[in-house]
This record gives sequence, structure tokens and C-alpha cells, in this order.
Amino acid sequence: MSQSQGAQTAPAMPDQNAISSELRRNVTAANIIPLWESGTTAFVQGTEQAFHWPWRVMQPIMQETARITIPAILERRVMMMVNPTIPRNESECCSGLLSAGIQALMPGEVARPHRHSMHALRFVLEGDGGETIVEGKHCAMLPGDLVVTPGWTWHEHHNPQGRPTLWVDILDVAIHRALRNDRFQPGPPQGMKDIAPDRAFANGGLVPAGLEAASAGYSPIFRYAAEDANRAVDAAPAGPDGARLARYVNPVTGGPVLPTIDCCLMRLEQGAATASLHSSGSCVCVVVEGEGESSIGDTLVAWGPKDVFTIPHGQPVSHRCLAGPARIFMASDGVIHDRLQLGART
Ligand code: 1HN
Repeated sequence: MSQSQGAQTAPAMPDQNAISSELRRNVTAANIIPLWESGTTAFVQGTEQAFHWPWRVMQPIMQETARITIPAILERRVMMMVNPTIPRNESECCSGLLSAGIQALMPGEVARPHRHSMHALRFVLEGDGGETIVEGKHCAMLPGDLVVTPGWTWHEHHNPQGRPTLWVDILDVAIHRALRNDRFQPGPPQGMKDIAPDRAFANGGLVPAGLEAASAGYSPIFRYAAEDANRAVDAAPAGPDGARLARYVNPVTGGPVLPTIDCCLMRLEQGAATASLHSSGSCVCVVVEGEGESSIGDTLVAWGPKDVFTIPHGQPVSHRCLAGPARIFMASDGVIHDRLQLGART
């Protein structure tokens, strides 16, 4: 259309107030919402920011909680870490779809057997006599050990002697809540599977044949010892950002250690700083040793041993080790994005 035909008048915009009269009342009574008012089309990146729970804050809280409570009444003495920057945080998420808490079991205490639909892992901070029994397999809990309890596996925690055992619990609570898949069953355990012993997987690169079909869909190994993980990360070549990474895997499939949670151990040399990369998946980090700082989006986290901090999905991240070597355990929900082919990744 040429200019010479003169200015066109814009079509009249519908009066916004049309919706605040009788139609508004009917819309509300019908339990519907205009899409343009709903926020569904806003495509916000999310407001989640990195968050940090320093051990110097958590340690005295756990010590006092252990003094005045007993798991026989509570079932589990866990302090959940709730990230205040996640809106509508009904599942008490710490990062993305992951929930995390710190659990303490004092000498002589037991947390009774149970199972739940959620996949969970425990990363040990302190202890020398505790264990978790998973589907009948005894898994020692020594500092730096990872113990996984895949969904619907029976598990119970014991600390018969020695020092208090403290660990970080990380679970995929939010995805179960969203899918209405939250199930819990108290013990005693019944119908446990016969799972090959860990020594059957202790010969690098060789696993018992024929387990793929028999596999219940989860790793036959429930305990990943700190000394093995340390050896693996020390031998790993440095990656593109300068950090060494060892990945905890299901030895039968080479896939993630849990269907919804992928775990790695990172090693940084003293003085090293990693290149800035965008995170894919949200991550809960537990500092095993060393001190340093991480730049995560707009947040700078200054970390030390046993601190927990988070990395939200899609944010630029770089780490700097000030006293090392540093080792950081990382649990990510990125495997959910991958498995569901959720598309846009940064
Ligand atoms: C749970 O069952 C454990 O088994 C720990 O030790 C933390 C947090 C939320 C829901 C269930 C455990 C948990 C949990």
C-alpha cells in the first residue's frame, strides 16, 4: 500500500475494561484465566540465583539439633536447605528440581528402613562407623563417600559406634511432586532383589555379562568410595575449562549414577581458575576440600570445606581455587533435560 493513500487508522483496541465487568465475573466463576494475563507466555528465564549454605553456619545448627532430638521420633534428622530465590518453592528445592538437606546420625542411632519413589543420594561429610544398607547391601559411610538409593530401593541408616555421621541428602523431590508420583513405604523390607556384589565391578572396564536384561534400571553399585573417586579425578585429563572431572556412572550402562541425577567430582589445582562456561542443568555442589570462590551469574560464592552451594541452570560459571587442591562434589539435574529432550539449552 502506498503512502499517497494517506495514514491508516489503527484498528480499535479492545477496551481493557471489557474484562473487568460481567465477563470478568464469569471468567472467574468458570475457573479460567485469560492467557494474556496469566504469565504463561512470559517465558521468563527464572529468578533462581546461586545460593550458599556455609558449614560454619550449618555445623552448630546440626550439633544443637542432634543434642535435642532423636530419630526414633523424627524418623530422619534432616535440615532441608531451601533456596529463597526459587519462587513457589513448595518442594523445598535447593537448585532446579533438586532438594538437599543435611542429616546427622549419632552413635547408637538408627534411621528405620523405608523406601520411596524419589531417587536419592547421600554424600558423606563426617563419620567413621556409620553405614546405609541399600537393598541388603551394606554401604560404609566414610567422609567423601557417595551412597545412592535409587527410587523404590529399601534403605536404612545405622551408626552403631564411633563419631556422629553427617551427610548431605540430595533427592529429586520436585519431579515426583509435579508428576503426582510421590510414594513412600515404611519397612520392614520385603521382596529385595539379589544384586551382584560390588567386587564383581571392581575390575576397571570389566563387568559381569548378561546384567543388562536383569538390571532393575539402576546401578548395581550403591557405594562409590572416596578413595576410588579421588584416584579417578586425579588421573583425569583437564577439561576445556581447566578442571579435572570424574563422573560417577552405572557400570553396566555407563550412564548416570541415578536416572535423574548425574554426579561428578571436580578437582582444581591451587591458583587455578576455570574458563567461564554456562551450566546445563541445575547443580548442588558440596566442597570436599580446599578453598576458593565461584562466580555464578551475578553471585560470588566464597567456599570452604563442607560448604554446600548451588548453580542454577543456564548461568555462566567459573571457579577459582585459592587453597588447594580443591575437590568439589557436584550433583546435577541436567540428565532430566537430556532424557526429556527439553530443547533449548544454553
Ligand atoms: C529421606 O527419605 C531421607 O532416607 C533423607 O534418609 C532426606 C528428604 C525428603 C524426603 C525423604 C532418607 C529426605 C527423605
